[in-house]
Amino acid sequence: MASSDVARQLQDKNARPLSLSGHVGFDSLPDQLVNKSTSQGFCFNILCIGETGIGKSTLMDTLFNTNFENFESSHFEPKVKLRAQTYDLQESNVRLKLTIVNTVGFGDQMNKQERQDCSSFHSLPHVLCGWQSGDATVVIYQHVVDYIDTQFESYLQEELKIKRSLHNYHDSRIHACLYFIAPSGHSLKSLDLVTMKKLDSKVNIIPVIAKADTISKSELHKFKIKIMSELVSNGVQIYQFPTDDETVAKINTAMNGHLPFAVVGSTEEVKIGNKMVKARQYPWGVVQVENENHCDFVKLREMLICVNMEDLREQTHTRHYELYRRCKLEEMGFKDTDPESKPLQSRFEQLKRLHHDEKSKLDEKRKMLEDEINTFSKKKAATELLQAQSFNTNANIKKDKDRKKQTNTELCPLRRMDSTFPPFLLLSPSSSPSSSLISYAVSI
Ligand SMILES: Nc1nc2c(ncn2[C@@H]2O[C@H](COP(=O)(O)OP(=O)(O)OP(=O)(O)O)[C@@H](O)[C@H]2O)c(=O)[nH]1
Ligand SMILES: [Mg+2]
Repeated sequence: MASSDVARQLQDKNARPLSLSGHVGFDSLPDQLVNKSTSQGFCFNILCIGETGIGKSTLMDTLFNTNFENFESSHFEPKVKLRAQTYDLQESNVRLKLTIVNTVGFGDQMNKQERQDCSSFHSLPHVLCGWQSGDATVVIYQHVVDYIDTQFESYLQEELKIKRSLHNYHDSRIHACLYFIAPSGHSLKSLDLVTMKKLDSKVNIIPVIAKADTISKSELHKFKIKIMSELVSNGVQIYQFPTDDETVAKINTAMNGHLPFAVVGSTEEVKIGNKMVKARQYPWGVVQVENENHCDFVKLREMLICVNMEDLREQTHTRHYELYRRCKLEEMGFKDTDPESKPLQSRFEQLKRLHHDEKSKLDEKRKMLEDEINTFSKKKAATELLQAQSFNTNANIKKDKDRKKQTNTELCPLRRMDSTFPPFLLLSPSSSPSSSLISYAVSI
């Protein structure tokens, strides 16, 4: 709780200040808090945005003094991917779950025509228009925006659960976004401006000029001024080191004036005097990473890790996540403008009623369908019965006919000879067969 809040509480008319006559022990609360946090461990998530090969992995290795797994990206990725890797680190007795998210293939998908179209714009609204009307693959920043939103969504889903376990939930929300600017010495690219603009309400952006050893000191100075003026004129809000806490106000104010930090990364060690230091060695000399006259690496490490890590975590939760949560809940129909109206309860009741009505309608439809099916089955059975009956009748008629035919044949076997015998031989039942045969022979 901030000291101003404590003062307000004390001024409250219900709170009566009393002085203690002896030691009680609640002065150990801060220690209890520290012990609890230490035993739980911390998590910190960094997003590195920058084009392929700009020095993202080298800077991360240099910052945390270790060798993370690094995968070299190709310049021919069909779309931007985000690759997250989590590591468990420990320093003294403090455990840190660090997640580094890298953009793979960032800025490699643009075709030249679109790049020219974008660079011809001079103000961000125009740049945004140009980009939004382009091919969907050009909207490179969207993958990054989606990634950040997905992490917020996962946290929100956990928060909305009835049985939630936020204490051991792996929080993957991005706490700091290191935006790597190419050391062109010229100006920001449209892609940089558009991406930072799209992200500034979602994440704490810390811009850095990468590979600052490849640009001269005077050019670097002018480049920094140019970048800051472009960010301001386009309304891009980068993270400001907080100045409200008086213990860090002075250093943070000074460091805000050094943004964007010009950094050099290297894990190579070079002997300077009788000390081994991290540096980059060139034929004409050595660039020392931790020498403040050579680059701003130490400033970045101080600000990001030693002084403001907790503020970055807090800002992520209280500002960026809060905004996401508010928009999401409003989208779902929740409102809390009128404290009397119990909005959640009434919304729940309304949804319950809707669900009930919908269910009744569906039940009615189901019943109608069942009735139709029953009627159809009955009709079908009746038709089948009729068909069976008529088939039997026909069969009986045929049988009768056959039977009659057979009877006739049995009674008059010579009838079969009708066609072979001449007509005059047709005999009456009274004629004798022998006399007929005789008559036949005579006629031949
Ligand atoms: N001059 C100079 N070169 C650097 C610096 N940092 C890194 N490099 C070199 O740049 C090359 C690429 O560095 P990486 O750190 O792999 O770059 P990356 O952005 O992680 O690359 P991908 O992950 O493949 O996109 C390597 O040869 C590094 O040695 C720097 O500060 N200055
Ligand atoms: Mg890399």
